[in-house]
Amino acid sequence: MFDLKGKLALITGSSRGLGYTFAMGLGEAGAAIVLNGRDIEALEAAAQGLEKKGIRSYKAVFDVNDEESVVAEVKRIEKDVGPIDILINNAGLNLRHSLPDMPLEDWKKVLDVNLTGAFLLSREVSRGMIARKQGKIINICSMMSELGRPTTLAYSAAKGGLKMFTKALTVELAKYNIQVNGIGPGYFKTIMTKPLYTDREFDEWICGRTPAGRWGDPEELVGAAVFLSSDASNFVNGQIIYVDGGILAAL
Ligand code: GCO
Repeated sequence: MFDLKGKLALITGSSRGLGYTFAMGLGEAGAAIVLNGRDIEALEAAAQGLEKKGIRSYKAVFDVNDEESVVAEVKRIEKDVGPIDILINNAGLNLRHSLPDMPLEDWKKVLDVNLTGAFLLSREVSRGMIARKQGKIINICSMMSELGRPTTLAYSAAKGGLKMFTKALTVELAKYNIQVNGIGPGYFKTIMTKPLYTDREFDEWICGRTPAGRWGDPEELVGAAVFLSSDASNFVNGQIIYVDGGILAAL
C-alpha cells in the first residue's frame, strides 16, 4: 500500500534541506526521483547521495518561478524520463524582515518561490496527470500556514496562501483521481533554520513552545510524504498534515 515502486516523483528544491530528505525517503520507498534546483553542482552531489542508496534519479535544472523553463522542463521530463506520478512542491524561501524594513523585492521573492512556483509546477504537471487520470500533488506548507511570528510576514502570507491553494486545487483535480494534499512542518533543523537553531535564546523558546520539547529531525517528515505519495492516501483530498511536535495544538 505504501510501495512507490515504478513511480516517478518530481521534487522541487531537492538538492538540499527538506527536499533532499523527501527525495531520499520516496526513493527508499521505491520511487525514481527527478531532482530539481538551480545549481547543477548541488544537484549532482544530491544525485550521488541517492545513487549510494541505489535510488535512480534524474536532474532538472530550473527556477520554479521561470514560467518558460517550467513549461519546457516538465515537457522534457515527461518525454525523456516518463510520466510524473508525484509532484512535491517543496522549493521554499524565507527572507525575514519586520514590516517597516520589508523591501518590496523580498516580499515578492518569498511569494514567488513559495506560492507562484507551486502554481506553475502544478499547472504544468497536472496536464499529464489529468490525461492519465492519476496523480499525487503534495505542497510543502508550514505551521506558518496557520501562525506567524515577527519577521515572517511574507513567509506566513505565502504559506497560508499555499494551504488555500492546496484546498482550491483539490476541488478542481479530485475528479481526475489526482489527490492534492499538504505537509506542514513545524520547526526542523535545516539550512533554512540554521540562523534560528544556532541562536540559544530562540532554540530555548522553540523547545519550550513545542509540546514535544524539541526540534524535528527532517527524517520525521518522510512518513507523511510516503503516505501522501502512495495508494494508501487515494481517498485523502485537500488535507494538510502538520508534523510539528504539537506546536499548533498549544497556546
Ligand atoms: C521562521 C522559520 C519558520 C520555519 C518553518 C516552520 O523564521 O520562523 O523560517 O518559518 O522555517 O517553515 O514551519
